[in-house]
Amino acid sequence: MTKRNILIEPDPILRKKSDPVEKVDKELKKLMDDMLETMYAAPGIGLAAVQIGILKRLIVIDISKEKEKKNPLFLINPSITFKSKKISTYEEGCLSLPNYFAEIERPAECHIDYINYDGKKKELKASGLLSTCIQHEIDHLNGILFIDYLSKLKKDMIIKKLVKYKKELNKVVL
Ligand code: K1U
Ligand code: ZN
Repeated sequence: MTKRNILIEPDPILRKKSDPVEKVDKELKKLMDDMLETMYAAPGIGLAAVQIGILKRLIVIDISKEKEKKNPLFLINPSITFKSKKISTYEEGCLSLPNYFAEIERPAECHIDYINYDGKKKELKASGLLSTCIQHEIDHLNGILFIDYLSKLKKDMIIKKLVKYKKELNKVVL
């Protein structure tokens, strides 16, 4: 498994819509394994392929706690089939927006259809953090970041600070 670089906003790739996966083969499984390693190393509880620069509708999630057994979920071509009217609020983070967190409102429950690691069609009913995380990651597949739900003032301020942060990172690397 290989740890990949995570793209940081502002980056035009993060704003693109990802394409459906055509087939689940060895190459795709290697990509999913790399995504999982990248997510665990970050550390994070979710990662969409676009965050490592790959425009495929592919997500990995693991919301298990530090001391619990790992419980990775691989979602290929996920599609939301139900969103509850009930709303929940969660303080979200994003590996492409390092050090920023914001309270975001989303439907409390969602149901999805997806294809799993073995290429099988599946359904999932999610609530709580899993539901929030799935919706956050599916937003990534559509080029949406949680800052898009904030006021223009807050969003612009965060992007301005991230531009500065990325300049500093480049200085360190060079
Ligand atoms: O998509 C991403 O950038 C990953 C993001 C997922 C997410 C977090 C919270 C709400 C919705 C979606 C993260 O994993 S941010 C890091 C994080 O939440 C975390 C990191 C270590 C331990 C526990 C949580
Ligand atoms: Zn994110």
